[in-house]
Amino acid sequence: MNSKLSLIANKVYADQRISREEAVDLYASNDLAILSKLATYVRTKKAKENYKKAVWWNTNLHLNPTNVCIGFCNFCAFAKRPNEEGAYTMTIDEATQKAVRGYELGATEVHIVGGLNPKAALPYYSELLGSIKSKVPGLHIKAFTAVEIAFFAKLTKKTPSEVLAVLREAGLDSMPGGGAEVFAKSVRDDTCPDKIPAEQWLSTHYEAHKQGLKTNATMLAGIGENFEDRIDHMLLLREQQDRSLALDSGCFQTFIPLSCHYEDTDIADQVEPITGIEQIKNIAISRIVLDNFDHIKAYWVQLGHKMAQLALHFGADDIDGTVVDEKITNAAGSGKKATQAEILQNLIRGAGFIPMERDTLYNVLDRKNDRDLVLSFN
Ligand code: V47
Repeated sequence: MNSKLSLIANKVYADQRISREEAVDLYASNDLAILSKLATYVRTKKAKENYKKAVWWNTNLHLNPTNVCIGFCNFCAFAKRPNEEGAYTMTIDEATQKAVRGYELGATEVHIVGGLNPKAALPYYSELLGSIKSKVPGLHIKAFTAVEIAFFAKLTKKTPSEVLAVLREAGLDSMPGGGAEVFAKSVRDDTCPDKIPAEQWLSTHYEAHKQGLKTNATMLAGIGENFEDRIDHMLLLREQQDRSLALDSGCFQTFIPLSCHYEDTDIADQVEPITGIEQIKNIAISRIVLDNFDHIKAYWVQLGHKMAQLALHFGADDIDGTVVDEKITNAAGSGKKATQAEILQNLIRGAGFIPMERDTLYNVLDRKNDRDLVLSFN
């Protein structure tokens, strides 16, 4: 191990935070063995007693009620212009039926996000959430990126906080981590100029946390960012999480390092595709830097089953879920439809860990007796 790495290792083992420069040094190193050791140290330290070897998964479906989007992101293959071929907006009944069907098949969570569509904004989603909750009150609704919340706020002339309050009243239970992409202004300007800037993304999550919601955070790697941009992204999240944890209400639960897929995107010819080594580094380095996040997710939809398995030895303790009906990464060529619960569990066991089914808030689910029996954990 070189001397820089051994200084970093000493800090991690002494439970000290590493600096920006040290985190960048971790990216520059190809010593994957030390990354695995350090990330696994942090992962194990953060896991609750009796759950040190647990890997979390859930039974979930994705629901994208509309792909119509007035924003432009050069990495997105999912969005369509209002009159473009393939543009769709589900009726409330159609979207509700998909959620109900998912619940009947065992889902405990529906992950709802969509394009920025003026015709499917706050009134539409308030009705949809109410409709889903009236039919399947037990289905957890994890919905809306901060970008969508800001869009609804602009259209209705409400504050993001007021929009969140309306949606919570309608049935919103938590928020996913999308829309973060890479916080650096230069990267946002090049790739997703219509998206809210970093400060607004972070402040919207802070508002959600103030209202008691748990949320996630993502970073989309492979869109032309450099190592410093990735570390700065993580450091902004770490600072925000410090502020949010001080509230003692809501906070970030999970960080999800995403990897760009390029098929049918405008970015395809402009960047070097992200490599497997970088995917593993994103998992490990985020686990080390984000010492105030409880969970790191290896999103199998983007990593593939085998890389997700490997990521469990680099600090990830969550593999997402069955993910029925994923459309965003599939539009960009992932070719990864749903994975059966049994296969997910075998992947986790095959990597040497213990599969633990969770609900969205990381309560342990035991299906032996009852589909929804929650063993107290949180
Ligand atoms: O924000 C868009 C990304 C995100 C592409 O919170 C792409 O539990 C790859 O946020 N290639 C949405 N990625 C997905 C997301 C998510 C997924 C799973 C779990 C959770 C969670 C959140 O997908 C977008 C964007 O960053 N994305 N286009 C693409 N071509």
